[in-house]
Amino acid sequence: MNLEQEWSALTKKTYGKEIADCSKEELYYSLLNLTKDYIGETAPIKGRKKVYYFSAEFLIGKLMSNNLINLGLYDEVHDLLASKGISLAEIEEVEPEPSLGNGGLGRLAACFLDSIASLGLPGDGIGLNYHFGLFKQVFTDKHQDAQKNEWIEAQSWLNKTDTTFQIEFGDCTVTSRLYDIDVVGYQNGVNKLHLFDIETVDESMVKDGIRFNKEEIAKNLTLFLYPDDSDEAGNLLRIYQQYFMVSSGARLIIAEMKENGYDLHRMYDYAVIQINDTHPTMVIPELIRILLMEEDFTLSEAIAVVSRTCAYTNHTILAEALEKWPVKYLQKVVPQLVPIIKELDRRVAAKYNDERVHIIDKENRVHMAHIDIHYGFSVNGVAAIHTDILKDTELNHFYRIYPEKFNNKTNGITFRRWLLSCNRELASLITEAIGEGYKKNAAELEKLLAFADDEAFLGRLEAVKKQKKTALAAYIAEKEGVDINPDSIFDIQVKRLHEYKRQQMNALYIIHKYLEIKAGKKPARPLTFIFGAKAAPAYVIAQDIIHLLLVMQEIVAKDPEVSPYMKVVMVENYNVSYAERLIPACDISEQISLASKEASGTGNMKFMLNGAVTLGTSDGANVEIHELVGDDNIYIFGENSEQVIAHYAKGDYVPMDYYEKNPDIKKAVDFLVSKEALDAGSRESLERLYNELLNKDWFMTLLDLEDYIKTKDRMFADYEDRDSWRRMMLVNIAKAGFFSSDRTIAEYDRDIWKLK
Ligand code: 26Q
Repeated sequence: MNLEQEWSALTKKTYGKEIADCSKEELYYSLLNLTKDYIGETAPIKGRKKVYYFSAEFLIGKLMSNNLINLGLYDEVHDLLASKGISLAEIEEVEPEPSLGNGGLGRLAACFLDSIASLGLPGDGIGLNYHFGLFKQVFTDKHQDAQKNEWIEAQSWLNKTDTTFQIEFGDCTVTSRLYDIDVVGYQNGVNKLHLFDIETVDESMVKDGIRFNKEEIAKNLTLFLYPDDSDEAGNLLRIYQQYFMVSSGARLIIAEMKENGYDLHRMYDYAVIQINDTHPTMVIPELIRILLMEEDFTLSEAIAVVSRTCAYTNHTILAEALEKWPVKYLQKVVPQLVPIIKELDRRVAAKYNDERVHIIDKENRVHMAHIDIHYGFSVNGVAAIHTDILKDTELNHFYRIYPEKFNNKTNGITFRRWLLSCNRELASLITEAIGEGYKKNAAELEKLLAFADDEAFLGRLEAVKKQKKTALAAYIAEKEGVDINPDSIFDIQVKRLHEYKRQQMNALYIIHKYLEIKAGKKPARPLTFIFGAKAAPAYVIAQDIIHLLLVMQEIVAKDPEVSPYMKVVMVENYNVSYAERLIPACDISEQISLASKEASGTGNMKFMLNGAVTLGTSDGANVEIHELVGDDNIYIFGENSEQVIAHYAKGDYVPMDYYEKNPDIKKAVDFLVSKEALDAGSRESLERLYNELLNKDWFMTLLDLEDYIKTKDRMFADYEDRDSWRRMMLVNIAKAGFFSSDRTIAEYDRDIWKLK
């Protein structure tokens, strides 16, 4: 039977209907089951050694398109439906998006799983099956509201397995049940994403919004994903979650080793555990404990074997984001690990008389990253500048002890999702120009440089961008009720809301532009500023920044003098699916973090690949984008990481100086507490933000604002030279090959995992 016959047999059997007569839901669920059948017929990836990617987050997004592309079925399904007048895109709307991640770190894990399978490497993800994932964002009265985000349905990509484990905590025992999601490689075999859940979870515990009783672990353990580290309350629950994940994962690995008849004393020959930031760090003491208590290892043997099996990736240098758990908390949740952790600390302290590298500090807090660095064999950062900062400053004491453990792995993104799936128009234009080779070997995108002076090709590139902008405008009109002009410049900043990412600096630019237009200085072409960002519910200043953006959206929209020339739109509930619509439509990619603070960024790579030009600081992977495209194809501004680090060291940054020195900056900041702003927004929020900027401004917004305004204005002017702009778009796409996660994963394998 061919695909059409199989599908129609399925719809007839399930719904008693032909394909053409099915509802969107019926088509989606039958296609889901059909696709799962195809996956079932695809060979699992096998090999002597396997990587287990441990992560508290896997921000996988919707899976239908990606799976169809990787199975080589997308065109067939698309054309079959089109021949019946049905749109595949509309059917995919039925799929709920699992939000099992906060942002970059979780999305990276998802891109990595795709690349591991696509390179044919044996590798599984280990994580948690959060029932509501990250909260759903709703705007009420220009403020963010957090609501629960359901995604698990009776029929879904999740497969319930028979694997269960008993997981013991200090005060209770729960049953862990394994659910699997198949990870299909591009023209390759299948790996698994293993998500653990408790049997006894009780969704009805969730009251209004996302409030629930944090005490009853056996009912609430896997209800929610923590909305980043700004949520002080509920830290205990976070530890329960982490231990549940790593203990289940450790038991799964040991079970697989035994099934294969492998010698646990040589575990490192068959398994490598990649620890995605410190959230899964307890896997180290937990594995040591299991080998010691249940497998007849001596303590030193267990430590040696585990240390050769585990590798750690650092994703942040923000001190406040480094996990430090009070021993008292661990004593309550996982008392069985405390003696192990104390012994690990004792061994370190016996060797190094330097408290900065000890595991337990004077205040009796356990520094999770220190466990990883001492008792793992590899420590990597996620972009060149980030790894250098780790070596030179943040982790310098460790680098001096273990220089050989430190290595860089610049992040990447899967081109299957971030080009082939989200921008089919661009992908087919590229294929027409340079063939299919780039789909397997992203470096081949460089062949596009041959078209840098080809007017016809550049015209078509511009036409694709226009098409994606028009499609986004229609979507935003429908979802947000805001009309934007596809002929305007689309300037987009989408990422988690955090002060270091400096959405507030972009907001101050918008205020500046608004005031200029009011004063009669009109831009050459209308400007559209688009934002998308969720803020951790407990992160007050981040909430204030969202409020400011929504206030500006309203003020601009209501002002007939200004609204023909500019628009501001903050989209609600920014997520992976929204990103897939926004990124292909972008002209200017905002990557404006304070230099030294953004470990890498991966949105910057997605925008570049889709022909946007970066406006950014010398931070994270922007530095490598800059090196690749050259000065002429990127707009870099602001102080560099050395200058910023020196300001922190000397404590010499005074925001008030910048406010007083530059009248434009003063006017923009004062606007926050002007009558106009206070009429539209909340005094409490806007005053708090105003005071924060003038008296603290920890992430140095005002430091770079002047250069930001100048550079952005220059960029808008340059946009009018359409020939040179189209050329910049082309160079950015052509040079994006380096940022394929296939390259990143090949490097992880070559330097760390050694699976082949
Ligand atoms: C910690 C403790 C308690 C609760 C939550 C957390 C927590 C949760 C999520 C801490 C950090 C995160 C997420 C971090 C993250 O997304 N980092 C980003 O990782 C990307 C992939 O490497 C980089 O590109 C980004 O630069 C980095 O910010």
